[in-house]
Amino acid sequence: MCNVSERLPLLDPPEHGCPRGGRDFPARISNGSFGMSGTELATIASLHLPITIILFNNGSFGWIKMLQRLYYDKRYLGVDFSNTMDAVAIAKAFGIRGVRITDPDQLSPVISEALASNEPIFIDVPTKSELEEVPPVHAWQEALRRESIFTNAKAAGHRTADPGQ
Ligand SMILES: Cc1ncc(C[n+]2csc(CCOP(=O)(O)OP(=O)(O)O)c2C)c(N)n1
Repeated sequence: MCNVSERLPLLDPPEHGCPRGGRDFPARISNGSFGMSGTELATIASLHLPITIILFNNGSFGWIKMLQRLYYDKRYLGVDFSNTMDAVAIAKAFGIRGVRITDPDQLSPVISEALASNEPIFIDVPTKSELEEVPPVHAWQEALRRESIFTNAKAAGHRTADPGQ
């Protein structure tokens, strides 16, 4: 775990004797993080570090979007990215092999092959957004629970104040 922008820059300083993130296990980044520090691929390419990078690409600032959904009445602002970005092409432009996963069954063999190889590999994995898959954040789950109580009460014709407010 680290700050959004730091996932690539903090990867695998071998001299520190840290677990070799990206070599012994894949390094995971998200598209917002990639947008902030994706140019660090240049370092990985120039040092030819054998790092496996998995981009979980939900096309949004998912965390922020969920906050806007729960606490700003679904008024989304500045959280959705264009779906036209080709992250694999970006990796290739830096000289790094890129693979896009189009079928979940591809994921395991592609990761195994990448970890066994001696070169950097960038794997783009399109995913659903948090709005469909809610992470186990207690406050979010509580807010969603309150929201459904409110919706159900309204549907049943009860007059009730929005408990989320
Ligand atoms: C440097 C920095 N800028 C802004 C933020 C605020 N922030 C927290 S989560 C988030 C969205 C992250 O989006 P993404 O990396 O795509 O991950 P997702 O939430 O979609 O899994 C942002 C902008 C931050 N944590 N750090």
